[in-house]
Amino acid sequence: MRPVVYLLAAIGGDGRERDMLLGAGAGEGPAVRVGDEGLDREGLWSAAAAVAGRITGARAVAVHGEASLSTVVAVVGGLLAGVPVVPVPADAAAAERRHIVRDSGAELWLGTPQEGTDLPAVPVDPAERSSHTVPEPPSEAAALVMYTSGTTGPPKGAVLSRRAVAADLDALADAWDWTPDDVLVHGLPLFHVHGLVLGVLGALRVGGPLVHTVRPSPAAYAAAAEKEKGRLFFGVPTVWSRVVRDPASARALSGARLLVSGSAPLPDTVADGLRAASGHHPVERYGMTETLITVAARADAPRRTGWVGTALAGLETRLRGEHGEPVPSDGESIGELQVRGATLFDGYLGLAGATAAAWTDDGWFRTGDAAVRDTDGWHRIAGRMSVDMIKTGGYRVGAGEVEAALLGHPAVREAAVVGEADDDLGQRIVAYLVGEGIDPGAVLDFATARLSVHKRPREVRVVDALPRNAMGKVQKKLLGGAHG
Ligand code: MCA
Ligand code: AMP
Repeated sequence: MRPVVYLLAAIGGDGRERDMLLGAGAGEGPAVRVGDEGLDREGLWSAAAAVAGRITGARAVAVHGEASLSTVVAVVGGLLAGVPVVPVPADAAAAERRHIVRDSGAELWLGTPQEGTDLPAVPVDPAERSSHTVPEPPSEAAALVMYTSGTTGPPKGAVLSRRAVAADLDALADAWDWTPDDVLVHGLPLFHVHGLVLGVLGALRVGGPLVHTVRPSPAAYAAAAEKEKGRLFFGVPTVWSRVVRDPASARALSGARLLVSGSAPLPDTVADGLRAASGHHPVERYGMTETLITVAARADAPRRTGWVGTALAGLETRLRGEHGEPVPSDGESIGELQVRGATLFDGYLGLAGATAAAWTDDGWFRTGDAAVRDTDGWHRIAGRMSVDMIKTGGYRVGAGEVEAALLGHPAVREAAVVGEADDDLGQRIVAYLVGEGIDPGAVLDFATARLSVHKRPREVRVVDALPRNAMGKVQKKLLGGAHG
């Protein structure tokens, strides 16, 4: 394996640093392709330098997170300039966008202007060329502020340092033998950790090419396997489940080196189906926006269906019970997974209380995931500790945020949002509503104006009352098919 030496922390400055960002593959075909648009490393560098020249000194910049080459150029420009980048979901509703922009303190908008923000827009043109340079930012500086849902309240901004990003990418490169020879293929959103940090910055740091398919469809993955000689493929379980249902596309992936699944539980049936159809048993990895990827199956380890792997280099994990008591790593006992190490975020922007609550008194991050660990240090994720955290198609959605949007409708008196089991999405968002004369279609339209597409309920069920316990607390587990 070739050593991974290209330091994201060293972006910017003189030519040597530029080589560290651009990697050894400089000049050898496109570094990054998104759909039909591509740039080689020299082009990416100088287009991003033009962006850096316009934003240097800004407190933070918001980037419209559409799946385009401009988004990649904008993000790299922010990193070059040492300005924290705030990716804004491409499918966000105007109110959500406004919250992210205000909360993050972003001073400029990079990419196509959108409703819900009046920030000065900075043009981003992949065809532009500049040799602008800035001094290398310290490794403790923020690289990204990623907005993510909690069980209640509006999304919070997780501040990720350059050091955390670099540490995570190096640990993953080590686990997966990821080298500049690996053509990475995926079509995941460019406003979350999976698609942006692993899927874009990972390829840039390792020095290998990226082919982004815009949408993660089985046919697009198959085409990239055949035409682009894709070797490393990323997907959420919904993507792999769709690949299994498309045998011709699955077969086209047989020449790949490694398929990786993450962001949500991979059903055994999908792992088995993928092996039968493509010859590949995917490796799984587990993480969170706040911690980046902390646990992964190594490329050279025997596959274990249902297990997500071992702690990455630089990370430690432990299991704790409800009252903080140790839970044995016996392969059976379930406890809350807690992690510590180099890849963790710095905290939620401007939310000292929420940040403090996320850590134990002795310095471990509480993931909120229930897990099992065995004597070899392998982990199995048993589910979320809270029914209010939903994973749909790999997107994390806090029930409270959706409930708050629904409760804004005048006809809705009570709302309970749950994730119900779904073959395609893992969980499907369903809203139970109580009120007078509720028109489900009108309520959905109302929610549509306030929530990003993937947070909208797929279904609304109007009920006379919500099940409550003696204390008056809604019993979500009693709502049809809810689990978590
Ligand atoms: C979607 N649609 C909807 C709704 N949701 N319409 C009405 N109500 C809704 N609630 C629309 C879509 O816009 C789309 O329309 C059409 O319905 C099909 O949607 P869907 O079935 O969702 O398919 P999809 O749009 O193809 O989405 C499936 C997907 C997507 C591609 C798997 O869920 C996805 O990209 N997931 C990745 C999420 C992710 O990256 N998570 C990582 C978080 P139209 O066709 O017109 O557009 S980071 C993380 O978790 C950590 C760190 C980690 O471990 O990775
Ligand atoms: P997000 O912050 O959007 O990245 O979501 C993080 C959550 O995704 C974790 O807390 C887990 O609940 C879930 N998750 C990520 N990877 C996996 C995995 N491989 N298996 C099961 N759940 C996962």
